[in-house]
Formats: sequence, C-alpha cells, structure tokens
Amino acid sequence: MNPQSQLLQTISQQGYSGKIVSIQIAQKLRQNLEDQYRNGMFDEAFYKEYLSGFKFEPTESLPNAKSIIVVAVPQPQHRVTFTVDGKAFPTLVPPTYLYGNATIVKVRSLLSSFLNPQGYQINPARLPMKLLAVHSGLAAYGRNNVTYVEGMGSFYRLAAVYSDLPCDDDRWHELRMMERCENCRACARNCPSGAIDPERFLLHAERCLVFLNEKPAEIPFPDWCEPGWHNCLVGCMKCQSICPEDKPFTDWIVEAGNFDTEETSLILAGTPPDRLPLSMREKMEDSDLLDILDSMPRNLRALMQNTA
Ligand code: B12
Ligand code: SF4
Ligand code: SF4
Repeated sequence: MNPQSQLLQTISQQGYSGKIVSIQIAQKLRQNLEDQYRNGMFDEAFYKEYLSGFKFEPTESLPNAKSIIVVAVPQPQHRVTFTVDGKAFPTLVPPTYLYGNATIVKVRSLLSSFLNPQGYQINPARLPMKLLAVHSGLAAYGRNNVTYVEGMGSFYRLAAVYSDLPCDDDRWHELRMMERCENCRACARNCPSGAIDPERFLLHAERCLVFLNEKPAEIPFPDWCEPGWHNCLVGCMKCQSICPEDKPFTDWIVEAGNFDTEETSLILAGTPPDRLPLSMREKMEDSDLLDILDSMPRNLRALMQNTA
C-alpha cells in the first residue's frame, strides 16, 4: 500500500474521515471566493470580519508543499449549565465550538506521527474548509450551507494541513448538494432570521444569528433580531437540529461544565478572563469556553429572557 492509502487508513481507524488533494486546489478556492466577492455576493462587513484572513499558501517553512490533507472529526453538542435564581439553567453549545483546539492538536499529532518518520512534514492550512471538503469529495453541501460527511451528518470539525506528501489523486469534485435536499426545505423553514434564501444557495451570512451572537456582548443585537430566536449559548442549531440527515446525531450531547450562582453572576457581569477565579478560568480554558466568554453575558441573558 502506498503512503497516501496508509495515511487515509490510519485516519479512518480513528473514526475520522479524510482526503488528500493536490496543493493546486488552494488557488481554485481563492479564485472561487474572489469571484463571489467581485460579484457583490458578500456583505462587506461580513467579508472583512470572516473571509479576508485565509492563507492560500503554506508558510516558507514548507517550500516543497505538494498536497493538502483535510480531515473530518465527529463532534457532539455540549451542555453548559448555569445557576439562575438558585436553579440549574442548562444551555446548549453547537458542535465545533468546544474542545476544538484539542481536536486540532489531536489531528495534527496523528498526521505528524505518521508522516514525520517517513520524511514528510505538515504545516497548518487556513482555508475555506467547506469548499475544500466538498471539492475534495469528502463532503456535500446541505441547503442550509452546512456540509455533511457520510456517517457524521453535519456534526464534525474540519481540520486541514499542507504537506510535502505527494498527492496521487488529482480529482477536483464539482460542488455538490446532498440528494436529500432536492425535495426538502426543512432548514429554510426553521431558520428564524431568513438567512437561508429559497432564491440563492449562498447563505445571507449577515442575517445568520451566529454572525450576531459570536460578537462581543458590548455589541447589542440589531432591532430586527428577536431575542426569542436565540437557542444556544453561542451559535444556533435551528437548521441542523431539524435536518433529517442529522437525526442520528442530535441526541449526542456531552456535559461541558457547571457554574454555580457566584460563577454565573461573574459571567453575566462581563468579568474578563484575568479577573476570574483561577479554578474557573482553568475549567473554561480546557473546554475552550474562555474563547466565547466575551459573548456570553448578552447571549445568556437572551436565553434567560426566553424562558422567563
Ligand atoms: C464565515 C464562517 C461562518 C459565518 C458564515 C457562514 C457561511 N455559510 O458562510 C457564520 C458566522 C454565519 C457561521 C455560522 C456557522 N458556522 Co461557520 N464558519 C465560517 C468560516 C470561518 C468560513 C466559511 C466560509 O468560507 N464562508 C464563505 C462562504 C462563501 O463559503 P460557503 O459557505 O462554503 O459557500 C459556498 C457555497 O454556498 C457554494 N455554492 C454557491 N452556490 C452554490 C450552489 C450549489 C448547488 C452548491 C452545492 C454550492 C454552492 O459556493 C460558496 C463559496 O463561494 C468556517 C471556517 C473555515 N476556515 O472555513 C466556519 C465553519 C464553516 N463553520 C462551521 C459551523 C459549524 C458553523 C455553524 C453550523 C455553527 C452553529 N451551529 O452555530 C453555523 C452555520 C451557519 C450556516 N447555516 O451556514 C464549521 C462547518 C462544519 C460543517 N459541518 O460544515 C466550520 C468549517 C468551522 C469549524 N469549526 O469546523 N460560520
Ligand atoms: S433540512 Fe433538508 S434541505 Fe436542509 S440540509 Fe437537511 S436535508 Fe437538506
Ligand atoms: S444557524 Fe440559525 S440563523 Fe443561521 S442559517 Fe442556520 S437556522 Fe438560520
């Protein structure tokens, strides 16, 4: 078996799924995004904030890069429980927000421990992951603009690296929507903010709740965004939880932390990480909750208002 096939086998033995594509795909991804931008398909503020930081080339430390390795890792939803009026107040966090850093480290170390002994190196790749996954043949788009992998639904995290491992499969897969979406509109009907447009495939990202509630809590929700729409501590599950492809995975929820009355009050008060008690900061750091701390006061209040 050649090293490419051996690597893919190692990836699938972990319960992950992967593809190896030629490095040239990176320039095609760049072209795709630039064309859409030139055609005025993106809200300007959204483009600047989320799409202008991709790196379509490896760093100089990997001058001989030949391939991109993209890996999908199954991810659950998480439950984070606060204490409000003396009672437990559970909230949900969509897949990929928590323990994401640990997942990336795990994938990179799996790839390095296979490739380094064979004389190959890896280098992190900051690319538009869904486009990469679909053009590589690993995933297909849902009408909700989220991507789906066989056996994982949309509950997975994508990680990608550049490598000097040669690529022996140069296929470029055309963009593909899941067959199931042909006769289904469940996600569009369940999207509270109208971000999924029946007339165009591309999401109106600037209308997506996630675009609003990932921002720091000092930035209030715009008037058109009803607090009652919020359903997660950060992010939104409305177009995934209704999806029939995700049905086998929606009950996969892992506990990711409890906060007592005092800790909940510190979060609601917008306390910065360096002023939190050490024990609290440590537990939030391990799970990556610290990364979403700045959005929590506004988002948690919106959820509390919904259940009041
Ligand atoms: C920007 C961004 C956002 C933005 C915009 C989302 C969006 N759809 O663009 C916001 C903040 C709103 C967001 C929300 C979410 N995100 Co996000 N996000 C990203 C980020 C940083 C870039 C995505 C991107 O490139 N967008 C640009 C657009 C242009 O690309 P695109 O969506 O792939 O659009 C292509 C298609 O529409 C296609 N296309 C156009 N016409 C047609 C027609 C047909 C028929 C077909 C098939 C295709 C097609 O062309 C477009 C490209 O030009 C990535 C991380 C990364 N590095 O890639 C994570 C990422 C995509 N997000 C992720 C997740 C999990 C989410 C949420 C599900 C989180 C949640 N539950 O709260 C939501 C889902 C919202 C949604 N319905 O899409 C995951 C995706 C995992 C997956 N299973 O697909 C990623 C990869 C991050 C991760 N941690 O793993 N996100
Ligand atoms: S809800 Fe229906 S249309 Fe939307 S992504 Fe899932 S299968 Fe496709
Ligand atoms: S994440 Fe929520 S707001 Fe965004 S498109 Fe899906 S349902 Fe709509």
